[in-house]
Amino acid sequence: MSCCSNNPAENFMPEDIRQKIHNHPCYSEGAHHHYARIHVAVAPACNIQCNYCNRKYDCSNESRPGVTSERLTPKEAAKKVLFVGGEVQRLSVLGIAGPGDALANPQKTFETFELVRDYAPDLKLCLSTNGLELPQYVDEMVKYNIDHVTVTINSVDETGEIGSQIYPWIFYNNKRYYGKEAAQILLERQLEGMKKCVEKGILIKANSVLIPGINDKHLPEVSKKLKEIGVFLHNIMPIISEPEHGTAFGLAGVPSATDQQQMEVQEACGMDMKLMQHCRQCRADAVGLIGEDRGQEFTKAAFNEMNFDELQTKYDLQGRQEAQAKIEKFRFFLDQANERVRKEKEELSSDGNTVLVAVTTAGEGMINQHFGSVREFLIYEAGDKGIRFVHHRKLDYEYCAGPDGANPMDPILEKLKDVKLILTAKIGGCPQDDLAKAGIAADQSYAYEPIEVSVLKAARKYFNLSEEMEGN
Ligand code: CLF
Ligand code: SF4
Repeated sequence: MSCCSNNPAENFMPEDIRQKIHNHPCYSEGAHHHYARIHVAVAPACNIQCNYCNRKYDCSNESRPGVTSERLTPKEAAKKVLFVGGEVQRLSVLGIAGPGDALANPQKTFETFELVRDYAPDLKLCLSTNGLELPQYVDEMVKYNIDHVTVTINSVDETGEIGSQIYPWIFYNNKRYYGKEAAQILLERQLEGMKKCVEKGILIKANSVLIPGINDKHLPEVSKKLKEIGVFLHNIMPIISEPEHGTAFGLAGVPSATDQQQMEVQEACGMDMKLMQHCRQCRADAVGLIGEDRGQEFTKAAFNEMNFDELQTKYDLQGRQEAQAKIEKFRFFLDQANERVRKEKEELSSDGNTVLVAVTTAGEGMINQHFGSVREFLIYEAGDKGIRFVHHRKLDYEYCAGPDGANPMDPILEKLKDVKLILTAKIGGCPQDDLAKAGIAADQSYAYEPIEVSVLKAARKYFNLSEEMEGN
C-alpha cells in the first residue's frame, strides 16, 4: 500500500520525512482524521512564566487555558499508555506536554519515555517544551528515539522588547532573570536547541501564541526565521484569554484572538512556512483523535492494579498492527476519492473568487456528524479549481444542548458569519431555516461522503463555479 498523501505539500517531501509524519496526527493533517494521540501529565514544574498562563492549570503553550489534568508518576503514565493503546488501536503517538514544561522535569519525562519505548515500540514519542532547557537534552532525546519536538516560540526579536511583554521572568542556571534579559536568554536557547534538533534529524514543530497587539505583526518574521533554521511546521495558536483564567493577560483585559485574526496571521505566515492548521490546543492528559477527548474514560482506577505483563498483553502489538493496516487501506481509498482537489491558496480559483465552507465530522475524513451534536466545525476555503483546509472553530456547547433561555443558534451564527455553506450528515428544519435567513445554506446530501471532494462539488454546485471536476 502506498503512503502517498492527498496533501500536495506532503508528496514533495523526502521519503524518510513522509514516513515519520505519515501517522502523526499533529504533523500530518491527513493523519489527524485517523490516528489518535495520548498525553500523560507527568511534568508539573515549569521554569519560565508566560503572561497567558496561570500555573494552577496546564501549560497554555500546548493546552486550552483553565484546564487541569490528572497527574501521574512515570510508571502510572506508562501503564496508562499501554492500557489505552489496547483500547484505542488507532493510537499512534505519546506526547508529554505538561502540565508544566516537559524539559523542566527531565527525569520524569525521560523515565516515562524509556518505559513506553520498551513496552510499546510502535508508538511515536513526542514532547513539547518552551525551549529553555532544550539544548542540553537533544542527545538524550536521540537516545530515546524522540523524533518529534514542539517548541513554543512567540518572538524572534533579539532586543527582547516583544518577548519581555510576554515573559516576565525565566529561571535559568539557578538564577531568575527578568524583562528583556530573560526574553533574550530564552530566545538564544530556543534557537540553539532547535538548530541542534534539526542537525540530529528531529522534526521540529514550532507553536506561536498569537497575541493581538503584541506579536501579531511580528509572527511572519518568526515564520521566516523558523524556515531559515529548518523547522518543519509552524502552528499559530490564537490566545484564549478570559479574566476568570486568572492569567496576567486575562486580568489586564487582553482579549482572545478571533478566528478572523488567526486567518489573517496564518495567511501572512503561510508565505514562508508550512503551517499546522488543525491544532485543537489539547489538554496535558488528552486521549483520542485530535478534537475529541476521551481522557475521562481512562482514570487510574482502570489500569493501576494491572502489572506490566498483563498490560503488555492488553496492548496487543500484533492486533494494533493489523488494525492500523486496515486504517491505511481505508485511507488509501479515501485519498483516491479526494485525489487532486486539495490545492495551495493561490491555486484555488481561476478568477480569485472563493467561499468558506463548514463541515461537521466525527473523524475518518467523512461528513459523518449531525449538526445538532457538533462542538466544532472544520472550515475549508473552496474555489472552482480546488479546496484547502483553513482551521476549526469550536463551540462552547452543541446546538441540541444549549443552556436554558439562550438561543443555541446565536453563537453558531457568530462563529460562521463569514461562511456560506455547511455540509453536514443531518440537520433539522428549524436550524436550517435560521441558517438560511443568515445567508448560510445547509446541505445534507453529502452525508457519509469524503469531506474534501464533497466540499469542492458542493461549492461548485452552490456558487456556479466550474461544471467539471478537474481530471474527471
Ligand atoms: Fe501532543 Fe503536541 Fe506531540 Fe501533538 S499535541 S505533544 S505535537 S502529540 Fe497537536 Fe494538541 Fe495542537 Fe499540540 S493538536 S495542542 S499540536
Ligand atoms: Fe505556563 Fe507552559 Fe509558559 Fe510554563 S511554559 S508558564 S507551563 S504556558
